[in-house]
Amino acid sequence: MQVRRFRETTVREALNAVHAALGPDALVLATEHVAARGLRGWFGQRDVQVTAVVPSPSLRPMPAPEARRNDTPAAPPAAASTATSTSGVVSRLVAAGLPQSLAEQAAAQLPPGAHRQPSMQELRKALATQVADYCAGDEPYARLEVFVGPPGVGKTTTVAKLAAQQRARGGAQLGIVAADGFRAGAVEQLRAYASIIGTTFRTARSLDELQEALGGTRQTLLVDTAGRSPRDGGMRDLRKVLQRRKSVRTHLVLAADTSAGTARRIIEAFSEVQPDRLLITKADEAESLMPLLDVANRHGLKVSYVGNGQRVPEDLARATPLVLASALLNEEPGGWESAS
Ligand SMILES: Nc1nc2c(ncn2[C@@H]2O[C@H](COP(=O)(O)OP(=O)(O)OP(=O)(O)O)[C@@H](O)[C@H]2O)c(=O)[nH]1
Ligand SMILES: [Mg+2]
Repeated sequence: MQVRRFRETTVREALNAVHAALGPDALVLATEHVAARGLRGWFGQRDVQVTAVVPSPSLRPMPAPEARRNDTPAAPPAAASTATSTSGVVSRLVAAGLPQSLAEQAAAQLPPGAHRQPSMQELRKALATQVADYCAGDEPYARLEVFVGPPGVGKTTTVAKLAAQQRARGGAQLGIVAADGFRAGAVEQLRAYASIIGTTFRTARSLDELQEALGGTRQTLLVDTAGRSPRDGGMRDLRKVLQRRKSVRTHLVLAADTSAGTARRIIEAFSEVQPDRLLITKADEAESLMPLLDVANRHGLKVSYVGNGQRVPEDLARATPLVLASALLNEEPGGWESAS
């Protein structure tokens, strides 16, 4: 699946650009007027922006309600008329990777005048009302924010993003602890970030060192851990240290393209440290967040943040309903809210 935006001066030109780039199967997700780029925009001129998607074969839209077989039970009249007027939007949302039921529920939230041609903002808002249950939303930091997960998912990058965003906001500095101290390269990378951000940095190579690094300060600490197998004993040690502490929040970090089966296995494998949240990285590289969200929901894990690129600090946002809706609609990161 590929979601792209096209800006031209007229609808016809924009649609021509969509079909030239994405081919005849492209489905228009939204059409809206936006300020033109550059000088034309300064003089109040507007362009047409079309957001379009090419459905992958497995995500072909279901037939619209009016085209279904006659034996489908009849819906009550009011619901039926809403379903009919939003059927095009539902098909397009399904083509963008949403399950049919979620697409229908989101479309039902569109304001009456926007049933057929909602703007991207209207779509995002409507979908946000349906994904609130997946989100941890805006919550104060625990004293220890701990990041665990398999190798290479983006734990260290996320810690750097969070500390740097907090610095940019001018809030109380978040200290960094690398409970990852046996790998010199990884520690040096994080030490360099801490030094640029101007925050405290401690490393811990053993249980005792970790106990010491977490004590003696009231500062909120971001604890980065090594990407290891949860079976190698490291997680049990970490649990031992954390269970003696108050105010701990553990984020299991997973890349957005992790399959449902793999995510289930990883969540079970990390159950020793009792993760409180799922933190999704690499949303920019995934076709859909839906499989991972579903599994997290079944395990009672709300999503804390979504990472959508390699840039520190900008490519990370708190998982609010609007951010999750943007990610599910495959919007470019520019359309997302900031993590603050
Ligand atoms: N595209 C993309 N890349 C990311 C994102 N977050 C992290 N990365 C990249 O993923 C790679 C691994 O990131 P790390 O932060 O070192 O991952 P880690 O989980 O700390 O890895 P280990 O400590 O080895 O387990 C780096 O190249 C990051 O730049 C993201 O949201 N999107
Ligand atoms: Mg790391």
